[in-house]
Formats: sequence, C-alpha cells, structure tokens
Amino acid sequence: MSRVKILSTAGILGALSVLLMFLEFPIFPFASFLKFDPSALLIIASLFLFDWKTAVFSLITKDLVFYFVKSGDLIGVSMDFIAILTFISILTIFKLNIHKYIKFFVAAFGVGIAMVLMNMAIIPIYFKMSFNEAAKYFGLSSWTLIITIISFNLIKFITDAILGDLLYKRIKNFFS
Ligand code: RBF
Repeated sequence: MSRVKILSTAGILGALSVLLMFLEFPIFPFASFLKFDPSALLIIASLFLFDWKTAVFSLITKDLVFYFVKSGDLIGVSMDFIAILTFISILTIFKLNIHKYIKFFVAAFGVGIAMVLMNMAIIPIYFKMSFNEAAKYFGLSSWTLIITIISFNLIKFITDAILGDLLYKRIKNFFS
C-alpha cells in the first residue's frame, strides 16, 4: 500500500475515533475525571494494520479534533494522548512470544504505573490541590486513588485492545 493511502486511512481512523470519544463515561463515579471511551480501539487497530508511526498519526488526529470539537480540556486530552501513546509504544517494543491477551495485560499495567506518576504531577495543577488532598476530596485514601487509576487504565486498555484486535482481524484483508 502506498504511503499516501496509509496516511489517509490513518487519518480516517483518527477522525472516526473522535466519534467514539463522544461515548465517554466515568467507570468509577467517585473519580469522574477518568472517563472511559472506546476510541483507542481504532488507534490500536491502526497499529496492527500499519505501524507505530501511522498509529501515532491517527492518535494526533483524534485528540486534536476532539480538543477543538468537544472538550477544550487540554490537560484531559493530553492525558488520554499520553496514556494511548504509552500503550502502543509498549506493545511495539514488547517482542516476547506470549499470548497477545497477556501482552495486553502487561502493557495496560505499564500504562497504569506511568499514569499514576502522570496523575501525581497533573492533579495538583488540574484540581489546584495536592494528590493527597484530591484523594480525600473524592472520599478516598491516596492508596485507593492509586489503585483506582491503575484499575481504570487496565479496564480501558484491555477492553480497547481486545476490540481493536477483533476489528483488525475483520478488516486486515482489505488492506493487504
Ligand atoms: N486517561 C487515561 O487513559 N488514563 C489516565 O490515567 C487518565 N488520567 C487523567 C487525569 C486527569 C486529571 C484528567 C483530566 C484526564 C485523565 N485522563 C486519563 C483522560 C480522561 O479519561 C479523558 O479521556 C479526557 O479527559 C478526555 O475527555
């Protein structure tokens, strides 16, 4: 497939994923700033169909368009961007010959750890209170907020990766 066709398909996948982003909802009502949406499945399908660079192109399209069309929340969109970028990067460098669902779990756990650190840096800016104060404000301890962030990322990325992989299997013949 030519580079132009790959990039236009990647752009279309990114644009379609903006629509899926509108379906976002909080998984944990007490931490409603963490919103699940199925849009990452198209970015993950883009990774399996093409390569890392192309998937990043789909991801930039998705978050840029979503920022302008719906959210206007630069921090929220950036956190989604960093989480998905981390997930597809771990999957790309993770070459072990193990079942792909185990890979999805390990990569999603890696994202969970990375996003705990990101949240520790960003929550004081976003909520204008320390991580510990924010946890109390949500009715949680710091540890339960950490576990909530890891669980959220596990659920988000395992779901989106399984769906992205199923979609990839259905559509890969169109692109070969
Ligand atoms: N998205 C993730 O996939 N993982 C995260 O750990 C995560 N943490 C976030 C923390 C804050 C403070 C905000 C505002 C957003 C975060 N997001 C995260 C993105 C969020 O779930 C949602 O996709 C965006 O806010 C776009 O509506």
